[in-house]
Amino acid sequence: MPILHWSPRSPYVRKAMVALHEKGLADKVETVRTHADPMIPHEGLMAINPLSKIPTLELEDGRVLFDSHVVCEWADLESVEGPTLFPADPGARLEAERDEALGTGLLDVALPWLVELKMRPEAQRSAQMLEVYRTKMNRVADWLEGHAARLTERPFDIGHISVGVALCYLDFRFDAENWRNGRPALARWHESFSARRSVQATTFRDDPRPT
Ligand SMILES: N[C@@H](CCC(=O)N[C@@H](CS)C(=O)NCC(=O)O)C(=O)O
Repeated sequence: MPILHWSPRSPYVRKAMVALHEKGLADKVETVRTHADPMIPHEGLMAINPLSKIPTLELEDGRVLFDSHVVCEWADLESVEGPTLFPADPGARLEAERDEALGTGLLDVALPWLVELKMRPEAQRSAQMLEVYRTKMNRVADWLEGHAARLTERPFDIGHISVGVALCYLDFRFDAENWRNGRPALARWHESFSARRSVQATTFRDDPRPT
């Protein structure tokens, strides 16, 4: 069975897991809890992924796939079940991948924001960077509010997974930022996203860190 290096708190892993559920592959991949800490490179993980990041997928034929985009593309190629995550039509594919980039881009803002807030000693925190992260988060959410109609009307694809999971991550770690405030169309779309079985089966959870 393929092995997915996994964590219940990683949004990039959740994106991959939602894709695996959508494609009917969740029980055909073994998940292994791997602690990928940005402050401590993981020697074992780096032996197969020099970036020391999850999700990383080890296939039975010895190939190793990363990052979340590639794992999701593998899921789409591996199974005809469920929605086509990467549309064959070039225009539809560009739109799906653009939204995928926006979702992971939002995560690329949220994660260093969390590191700055929770892992850096207070005296070393940069008020300027904290403001930059908040500004970008709000600008992405505003952009998405303007595009909520497109998300609602077009067939489900990798863009929906990426954006939907990123907003779930804001709920998990940045609840106080209240991204729904003033963004009713995006909030409505996200409610329907959150009702999907794949999303409900993959909720975030804080588990103990290794000592
Ligand atoms: N672009 C990557 C990002 C993956 C990523 O940053 N994962 C985090 C976990 S949420 C990680 O492994 N961090 C460890 C590190 O940065 O060293 C993807 O889409 O998979």
